Amino acid sequence: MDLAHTSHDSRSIDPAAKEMLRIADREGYATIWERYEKQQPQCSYGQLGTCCRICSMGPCRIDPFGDGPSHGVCGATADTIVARNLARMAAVGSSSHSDHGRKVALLLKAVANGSNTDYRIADPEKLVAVATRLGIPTDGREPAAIAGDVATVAIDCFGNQGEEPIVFMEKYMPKKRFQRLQDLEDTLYRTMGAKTGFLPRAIDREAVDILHRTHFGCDHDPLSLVAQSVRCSLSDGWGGSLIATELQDILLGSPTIKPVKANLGVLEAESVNVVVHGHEPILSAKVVEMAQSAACRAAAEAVGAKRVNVVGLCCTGNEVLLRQGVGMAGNESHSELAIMTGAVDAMVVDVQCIYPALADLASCFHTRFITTSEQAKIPGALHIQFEEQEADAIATHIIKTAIDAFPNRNKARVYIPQHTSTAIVGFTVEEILKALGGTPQPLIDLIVKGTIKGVAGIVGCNNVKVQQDFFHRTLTEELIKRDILVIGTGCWAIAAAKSGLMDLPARDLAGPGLRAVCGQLGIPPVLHMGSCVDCSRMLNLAGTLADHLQVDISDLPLVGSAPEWTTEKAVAIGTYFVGSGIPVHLWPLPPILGGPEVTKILTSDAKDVLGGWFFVEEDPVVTADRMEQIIMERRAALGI
Ligand code: SF4
Ligand code: MSK
Repeated sequence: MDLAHTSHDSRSIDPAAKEMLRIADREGYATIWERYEKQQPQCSYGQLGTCCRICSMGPCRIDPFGDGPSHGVCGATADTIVARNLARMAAVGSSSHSDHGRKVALLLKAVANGSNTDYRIADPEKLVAVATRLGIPTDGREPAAIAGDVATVAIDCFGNQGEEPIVFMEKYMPKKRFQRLQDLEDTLYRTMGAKTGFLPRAIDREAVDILHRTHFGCDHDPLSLVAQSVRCSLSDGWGGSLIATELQDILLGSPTIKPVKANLGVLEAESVNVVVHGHEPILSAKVVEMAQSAACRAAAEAVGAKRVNVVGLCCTGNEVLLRQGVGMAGNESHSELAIMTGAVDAMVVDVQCIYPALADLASCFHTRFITTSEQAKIPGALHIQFEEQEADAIATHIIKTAIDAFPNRNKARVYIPQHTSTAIVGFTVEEILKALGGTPQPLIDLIVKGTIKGVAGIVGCNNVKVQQDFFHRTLTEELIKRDILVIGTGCWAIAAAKSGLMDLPARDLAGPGLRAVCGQLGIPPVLHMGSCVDCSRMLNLAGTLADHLQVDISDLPLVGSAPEWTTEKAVAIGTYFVGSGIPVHLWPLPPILGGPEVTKILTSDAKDVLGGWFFVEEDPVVTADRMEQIIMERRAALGI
């Protein structure tokens, strides 16, 4: 694959992006693509994972080809260095998702005890479902009392100091998977002679454990470091992310199946455009809600605008897309392009996946670039601190800031590429089961018959090393062609939505079995399950199928991919999929290849131990071949 992008067409397959990149070239706006070229050649040690700067005797680097030192100053090997770096990536990724979940749990507690009145229990049915799953009594109890107990259990998952596994995982993970992970603890104790667990004890503890064990002079054993990376990542998937998803549904409403529009064409030339970007819908859902208030509507009209048009980017965009039907401006690599339209009056960001370059770019336009979190401050931005207990007032203030910017818009510089696709979104586990008549049995029957061969979950970002959306789109098309149902989240989901793969006519691209199922159920062959934290919905679906069949997740014809991954959160997601028994494809290369033992553990040994493992592949068609092969092998093992 050509990494040195020389034209807009080699940078993205998205027609709207191509148009905007021509404008960028003409006007001289810097983009991720241009900065990437200036970074060439990138450091090979970093790409292989063999550089260490954990202590001040370093930085040390190991040349895996034997030219140069084979050990760091302290004696650390390439495998130790690679495993430590990987563990730290998993800890950061897990912490990002889980800290998001913590905020939602604390908000639910505040709503339950009445100290926050700007939010409410929007989905009492989901509240009862979550409480029942956790073993919390619900009969004859007020929603606030139930919510208080749910919040307490969730908060305890973060800070529990005992050795027992976190409650959310115990109650949500399918029984056979839970048992397997428990048994592994004994097996590893016997083989390694050291205590190594896979079941997380507390969400915060597992990340702190990694920070401790990767401190100078602690854990140097690649297997032990990888095992803790799996445990920490599982605390994200079956802990922090799961808590975020479940409790957001309670507080903001569970998503329902609905059509939406996706791509930069959702911006409106005559309206005040507010782009919400980041991950936490506690803010973005409020911005959407307050934009519809009479006061904001009147203020917009007073400056000559048609209305306030809130649109989304990245995962907070996915959250408001699923719940409130908000238009989706694009995925990660679209964030700069949105500002370049000249039609964005405010870009409001919370946390994660926000380029600091956006502040400089916004300053070339009238666009107010607004940061809202003390955890994501960006020089050059206007900071309006978001506080949950004053959510209505702060969201209104943010919208008024956008409205005030609207008259400064230079209409001559506005260019909105007229591209949008329709996407049917909102396929939560609950909505999928509802479509199937309330039970997973029809889906299982279709898989047993081979009408659908299996299910592929695709996640992750855009990455400048891959032509934007190319891998997402090609891999997805290849899989549905082979009668493999594709589900997914994050920036992949946005790529699929923009590509039209989530619209009903996309069923014509599917194989005969999947096409027929889509026709019968009135669904697309590619299902949007939400934001990055909503990868927990995919785990939950896998767990539902496994428990229904009384098998382990690793027995099911399921496979995962993160084909344009960028962030440490993607490392955590991939690792908790593997820890849950699902094989995961990755591209671009993860920074582990400089450690042969770590590479072997993750790509081979994990298969026997966990039932899930990683593989890397650059070509989307070959990737689809391998994913199909894994699915067929699992089908054969099940005797179907
Ligand atoms: Fe070098 Fe060891 Fe220090 Fe890492 S911990 S920088 S390998 S001396
Ligand atoms: S937003 S983690 S770039 S998917 Fe969740 Fe997209 Fe990846 Fe961020």
